[in-house]
Order: sequence, then structure tokens, then C-alpha cells
Amino acid sequence: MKDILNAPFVTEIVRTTTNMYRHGWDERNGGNISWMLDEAEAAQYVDLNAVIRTIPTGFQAPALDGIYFLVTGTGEYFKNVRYDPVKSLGLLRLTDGGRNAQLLWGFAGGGTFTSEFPSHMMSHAARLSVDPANRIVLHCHPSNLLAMTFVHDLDERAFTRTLWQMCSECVVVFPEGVNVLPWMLYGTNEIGEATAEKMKTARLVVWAQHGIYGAGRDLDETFGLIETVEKAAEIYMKIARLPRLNTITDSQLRQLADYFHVTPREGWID
Ligand code: 2HA
Ligand code: ZN
Repeated sequence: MKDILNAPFVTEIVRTTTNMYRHGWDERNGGNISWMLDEAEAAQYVDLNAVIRTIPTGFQAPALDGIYFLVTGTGEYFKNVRYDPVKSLGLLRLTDGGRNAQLLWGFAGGGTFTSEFPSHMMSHAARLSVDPANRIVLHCHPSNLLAMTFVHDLDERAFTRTLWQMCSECVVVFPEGVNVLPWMLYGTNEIGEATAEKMKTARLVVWAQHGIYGAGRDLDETFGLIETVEKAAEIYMKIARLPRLNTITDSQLRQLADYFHVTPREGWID
């Protein structure tokens, strides 16, 4: 058995949580990550038959039965993951149609998965239904994006168009745009179901007055999506109250989409 602390999925999640903390997106215990692993990958580092604990999930996810996930723990600080990964992270397998999670490694202090586990698992199922290569769901609290949800119309088309207009790369990086949920109680199955529904048409779901969910095939893609949205929101918050002399026009957005061979969300460019 190889040392799990050297597993690429552990070293990369440690690097990413550290980086996100430094960005100021994950104060205190804010934010969470889940990473779907192949069984063969997990088997190199843990005994698949040695279940440490079985933890009820409080929901069902038949599409994820038998699937392995590396997840951040509830109450854990992203700031500290690098100092104590075996306490901050857990590797688990969903069983019984997603009703239970079998812990195979981690959560060494007796902890459990993130309070946002329902949103993560339901989002994985939704993304896998449209992209079988999806592996990551990532949630955090980027400051400028959060600020923007207080002062901008939350209509998804309007919100996306503003982001696209803030940096030339935005329409290329997230051509499907962002979906937006109004404020909802976090940690619940209800916000999980609403997030998953929104995940069927975009890799990014904004939670108004809270943060954002991103999904992707690897951590770099997912982190990069959120980084790009946050950059656009930062520009917006700098210029929102200033007279706008120039913008990126719809015809320029189309030029970008054509040149970089991406298909923007139907009807979102005039
Ligand atoms: O894990 O970010 O949404 C703490 C949170 C809740
Ligand atoms: Zn949060």
C-alpha cells in the first residue's frame, strides 16, 4: 500500500485549500471540496475492505452508489488542511443508494464530511449526467462575487452578461454562463437539490449573499472557473459606480466566441 499523504489527490487538495485560503475565499471553516476518485486509484492507498466508520448521509443518491470521494471535513479550516490533512480530509465510499458513507481514511479527530455534503453529492450526480468526466465540486466565498450579489440584478442572463463584459476571457472560460440561486438556507437537502438542478446547465452556480459552487473535470479547471468569475466581479465592484465610457460589446463577445470555438448560452448575447 502506498502512503496516502503522497497521493496526488491529497497533495493537490492540500495545495488548493491553502491557495484558496490565501485568496481570502475561505475564512474560518468556509468552503468545501469533494473529489470523485476511481476505485483503482483509491485502492492504491487504502484497504477498500477496512471501513473505519459508517456515517448516515441523510439523503439518497442512487447514481453515486459505490463511488469513492475525497472530501473536506465539517468545521475544518482550509487554513489548517496542510498541517493536518488526516484530520481535515476524509476518503469515503457511498453505499446503500447514497444513504450511508463508509469512511476509509481521514477525519481522524472523529469528524465527518462537510455540512454541504448534500449539495456536493447531488451536484456530482447532476454534472455526471451531462459530463461523465466531471470529478470535482468546489464551494467557497469569494469576496467580490459575494459583494456583487448585493448590488446586481440576480437574473442569470443579466448577471452573466455583466461578468462577460468585465474581462475578455470570461465568455471563453465560462461560455455557458453562471446560474444563480436566491438566498437559501445552507447545509440543507433543499439547497442541494436546487444547486444540482442548476448544475445541469452550467458548471457555476452562484449562491446569492453566500458564495459560489463550481464543478469541473479536475481541480485546476474548477479553481480556474471560480478565479475568473471572481476577477470579473472584482472589476465590476471597482467600476459599478463610475461612469462607463467603454464596454465589451455583444458583437465583440461573438467575435471571442467564434475565434475560440465556444458556444455561449443560447440567447444570452444579443
Ligand atoms: O462549510 O461554507 O456553506 C462552511 C460553508 C457552508
Ligand atoms: Zn459556504
